[in-house]
Amino acid sequence: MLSDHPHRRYNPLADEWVLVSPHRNRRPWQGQVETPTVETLPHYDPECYLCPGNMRAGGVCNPDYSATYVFDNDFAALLPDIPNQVVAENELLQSRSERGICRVVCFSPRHDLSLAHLEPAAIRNVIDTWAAQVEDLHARPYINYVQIFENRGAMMGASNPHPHGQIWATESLPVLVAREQTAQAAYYARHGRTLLSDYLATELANGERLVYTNAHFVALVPFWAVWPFETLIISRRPLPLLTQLVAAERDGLAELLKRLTSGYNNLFQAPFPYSMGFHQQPGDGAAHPEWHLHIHFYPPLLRSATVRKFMVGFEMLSEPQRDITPEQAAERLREVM
Ligand code: H2U
Ligand code: ZN
Repeated sequence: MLSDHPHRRYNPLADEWVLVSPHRNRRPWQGQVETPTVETLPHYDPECYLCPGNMRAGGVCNPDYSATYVFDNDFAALLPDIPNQVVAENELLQSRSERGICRVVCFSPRHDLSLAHLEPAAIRNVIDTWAAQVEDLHARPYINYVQIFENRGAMMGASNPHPHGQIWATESLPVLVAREQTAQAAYYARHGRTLLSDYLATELANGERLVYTNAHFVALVPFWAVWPFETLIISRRPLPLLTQLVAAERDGLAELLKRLTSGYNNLFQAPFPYSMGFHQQPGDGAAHPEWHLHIHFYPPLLRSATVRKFMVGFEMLSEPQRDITPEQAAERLREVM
């Protein structure tokens, strides 16, 4: 069987391959499960730059917010008001100006909570906040893509445990999104259906990579996953943009996000780090029926709360590689959901 021997799997969404080495992982799972001391956080931290009422770098005070709170990043990587320049000195030295907006989204006034701990209604409120941001940012003529993401945990570079995410809105379509766009457009042109609706149908029929499903969304370990416990959340309805989710779908997504992040925390009995983010159609004013809204969760952990996967060596130089198969990862995740 293919899954017993080294093989490569194709990622049709990113148009790339991943090397899978299941034979390195045939031993039963006996890796020790470490239980690191979980730091208990206060509801409010006077030193936190995201807590209500506190002062941020640059001297602005956060309002006494009671649900979500969005502000322009004080150290924004992108700026809206810069001269429009394209410099192509020659074929090999090309650069262009990039306008954009960076924001920080606080999910809750409570310093000690995370998506896993928030009530579904509060997560629904975060989803509504994200959608309102997409609408606001797409309304600007120079914004063509809105990337919503969350870095969770110090291991992923989060600067603060206060529940928050970021939004970077750009003039250009970023490279990974552009790759997904090309793949989805080509698939839609060939089949008249979105790539992810056909993929979802395959996975629902097969079942072995499913992690959690509800009436509106499905979480699964993709066939081509690179990170050990990577998941992909796909909307059952093939819609291109977060703002198009109706109320019931937003509630469904809130419920799934709570389940998934709680399950992740259960996996190694510790707060589970990850980077997650939405992929959706560009805000270029065109219709994008090929786009199918989805969320990627990329957790770095491999076999315990303290052992992470490193993307180094062959992976840096040639292509990504994994040991534990996506099917094994999905089975373990189903057990802790
Ligand atoms: P991360 O935890 O994902 O790094 O997000 C925190 C962001 O908050 C980070 O991008 C910003 C940083 O620039 N920030 C402010 O905007 N104001 C501050 O006072 C501190 C941090
Ligand atoms: Zn805080």
